[in-house]
Amino acid sequence: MAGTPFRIAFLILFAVELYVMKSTRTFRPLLSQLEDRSVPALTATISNNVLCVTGTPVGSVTITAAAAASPYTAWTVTDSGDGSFTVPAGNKRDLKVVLGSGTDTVVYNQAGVTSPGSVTISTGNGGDTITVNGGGGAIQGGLCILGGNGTDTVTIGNLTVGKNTNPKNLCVNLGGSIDDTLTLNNVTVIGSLYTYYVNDITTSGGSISRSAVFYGGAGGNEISLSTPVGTGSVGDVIFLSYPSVTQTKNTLQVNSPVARDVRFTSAVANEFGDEVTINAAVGRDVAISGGNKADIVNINANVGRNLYLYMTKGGDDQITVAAAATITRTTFIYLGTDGGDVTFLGDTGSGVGTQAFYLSTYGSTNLTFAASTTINGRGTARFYGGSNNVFISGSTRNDVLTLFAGGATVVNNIDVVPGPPVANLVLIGTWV
Ligand SMILES: [Ca+2]
Ligand SMILES: [Ca+2]
Repeated sequence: MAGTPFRIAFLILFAVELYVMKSTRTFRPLLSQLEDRSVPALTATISNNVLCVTGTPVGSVTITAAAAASPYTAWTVTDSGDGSFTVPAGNKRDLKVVLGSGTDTVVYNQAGVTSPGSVTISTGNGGDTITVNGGGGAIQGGLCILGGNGTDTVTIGNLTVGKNTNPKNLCVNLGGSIDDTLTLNNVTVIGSLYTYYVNDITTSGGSISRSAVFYGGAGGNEISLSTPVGTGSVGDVIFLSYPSVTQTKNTLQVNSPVARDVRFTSAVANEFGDEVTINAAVGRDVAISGGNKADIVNINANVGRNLYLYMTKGGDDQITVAAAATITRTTFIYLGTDGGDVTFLGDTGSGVGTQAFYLSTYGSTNLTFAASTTINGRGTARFYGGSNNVFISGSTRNDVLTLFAGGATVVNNIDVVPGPPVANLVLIGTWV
């Protein structure tokens, strides 16, 4: 945040004074707390069948579920540093753990048990480590994990969240710090996955029956998704960048099928470009809204309807559609004044007379079609500025391909190998 030297000096003075005042005021209560060691660091209460564990643990916290008459679960909770901590007897439907700003370690063992209720683990500020071992069990009422400031590490394995007759969500919000991490191994979510401010996310195995929604953190985000998302025609992968500046790259890699859409929206301003890679089939659309730096998009698998790439905010963007990819309907690519490289090696279009490929660019752009390229319908590329190069080597086009060179100062080069298939190639403007 900007500020004058005078304002900064004043703020520092104010902060020091506040600290001295605070230290003086809290000195006595702190002493009396230290003298009284009989008060347990953690407390557990049951209210409305919700087991609440709160406080500041002395050591690490271990929670283990055991079967009980539905809709209850018998949870035991221990604090490794405080043998006197106990959980009262009583019916427990839901579990809530709320810890403070210390560096907390929580191990939650579902131990193969099915819990009809919900589990919430909130570890507050501090660099916290939370491990959830499902053991093949289920938390049917939903699982929510909350971390605050500090670098938090969350690992969840071999667990089912929700149930078929009542889908519930897995929510993870890890607050501040640029390196919060979430790892999901064989986690089945019958419902949706929501993450907030989790910077690094890796999933493998399991499934998500509805959507996976990622709200990015300010420190940039690296997401690798190797878990199928959606059922039938329902279920999207949605990434929304941190709304203002992101300080490192946003990376989304989709390695497992997605039932409906993949939608990626970059930040208002980035320090680095984004990178989106689609390695598995997407049922309907892929829509990517790039940032102001050079973004990289790699489409390596089939897209069931349209590919929309809105990359108009700047940066020398690098877009590749691999030979193995089919865009069933239309490929739309919009580049800004920094242009980019578009290498389209796959198939696009649904037949003669349809718009199969559309490119619009305002900066120097290289467009490449190779022998594997099929434009099944009309193709249009409009170059409004910069120096442009078009390379065509034996690509297939059912309809006409129109290359439009606009602007007064542009230099446009076209290179067609082998031999110009001019029958369905229309050049508008000046090409050399
Ligand atoms: Ca904490
Ligand atoms: Ca955090």
